[in-house]
Amino acid sequence: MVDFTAGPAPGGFFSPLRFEADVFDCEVEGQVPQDLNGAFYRVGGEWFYPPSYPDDIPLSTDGYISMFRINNGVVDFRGRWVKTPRFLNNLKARRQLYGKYRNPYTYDPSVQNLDKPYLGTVANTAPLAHNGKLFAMKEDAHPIEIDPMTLETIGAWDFDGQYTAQTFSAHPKIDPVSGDLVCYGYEATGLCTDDVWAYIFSADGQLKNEIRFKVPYVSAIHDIVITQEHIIFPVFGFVTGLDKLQTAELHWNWDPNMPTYYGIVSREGDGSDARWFRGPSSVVMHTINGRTEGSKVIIEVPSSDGNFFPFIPSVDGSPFNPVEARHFIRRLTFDLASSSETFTEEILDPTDIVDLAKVDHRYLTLPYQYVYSTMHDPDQPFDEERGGSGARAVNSFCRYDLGTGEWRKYFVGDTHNLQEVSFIPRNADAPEGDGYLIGTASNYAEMRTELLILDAQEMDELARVSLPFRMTPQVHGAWYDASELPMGDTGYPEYDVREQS
Ligand code: V55
Ligand code: FE
Repeated sequence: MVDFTAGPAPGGFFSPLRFEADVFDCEVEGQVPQDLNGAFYRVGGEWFYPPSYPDDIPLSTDGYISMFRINNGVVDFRGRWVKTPRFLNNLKARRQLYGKYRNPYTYDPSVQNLDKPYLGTVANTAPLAHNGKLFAMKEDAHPIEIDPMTLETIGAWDFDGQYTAQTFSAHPKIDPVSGDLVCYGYEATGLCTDDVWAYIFSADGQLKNEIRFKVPYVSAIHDIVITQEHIIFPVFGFVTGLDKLQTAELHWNWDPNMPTYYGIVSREGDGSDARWFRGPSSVVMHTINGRTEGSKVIIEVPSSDGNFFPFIPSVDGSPFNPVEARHFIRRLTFDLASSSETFTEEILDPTDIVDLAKVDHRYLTLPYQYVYSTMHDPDQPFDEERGGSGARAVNSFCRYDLGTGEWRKYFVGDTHNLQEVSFIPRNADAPEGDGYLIGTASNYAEMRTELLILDAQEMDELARVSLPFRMTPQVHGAWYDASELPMGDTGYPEYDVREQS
């Protein structure tokens, strides 16, 4: 028997769906651009079975991958659970066998595997296409390969044995110049270990370099920055330890007294050149872009001064602080020629955004002009009755011009809440910023999920695709062109049905 009433699964828009879905030929308002041929893949999660601990957190939910397959101006939708060992073990047992967020000490003894914590992964964070393969990722395990068309799970991928860390972050980077994949795992040799192992693979999947180093303290290295020469690893006050896990706590606590460190390694080195720079407490969950210019490494990040996950408790019991949780676009400059461990940090604009900021991917590691994000625009109305996600609803997509400081915004509606935006270049040769923005919205008034496609320069809506239901929340999404993955057609197969004679 399945009973969600004990929590923490929220009711309303995000109450668990529990089904897999196919919607052939979706409802569309407006015109889907005819030149789009690809798929918008989304990875997120929800609990298929209620969690064993009612205070478990959304980062523990079972992974779900979905796609909006777009071609010839029409859209087909498909959604599937990511069939991790954990998901399948639960189905077999018809109950929740696992426990708290990334804490195997809280799992049922039959599935505990303390020395293989990655077997408890949920693959609920982000999609990635590399070398013709699609993956769903979670930072505590290897990526899970997914069939790009059927979305059925193929299984864990270790790059033909070339990837030996136990973990793989959900934010690897693809260098648009070389096509190389820069990826890494933290806690690389087991639960709470201080090892970070990074790998560089060529576009066709051959290992080019391996980098190993240790962190000043074990923290969530959720995302990195790459430049043409360096990789930058943020370490900040999400703290862990086996003692915490053994007393059935979550994998992370927020410690406002820990400094932020940035580790910088050469992409060509072995990790022994790691330089650590140190600054005040902050949370650097996601990054935007960066460059190496002479001896300087310059990065932009959407960081906050304090914890922005209200569900991650602080070590000292201090309450969640929404002011410190605001994200600003900041530029950090590190000077490798200086022996100092300090760096400079500048807030580029006082407007706060959601920390999910993107660039035109072709400009990763290179000088660039535009940052795309989602935000709460306080100048827009909010429907208290039907809005559903609080007065700070994420109501706008935005584009920030790093050169001029100009903002452009698109307001989605007073009953909606937006998820992460992605940029799609109009074609391979289009100038930076010429293309489309794509992302989903939760329509609280009609309880359905919508996909929005905008012109990325005018920031006006070209098409709105409506699902006839509310879809599992997304963590990250990515657009892949049909040339990058064998995605075929999601049209229904031929059916062989007996007719009346
Ligand atoms: C994040 C998300 C995760 C996770 C750790 O967005 C960090 C940040 C959805 O899972 O496990
Ligand atoms: Fe992320």
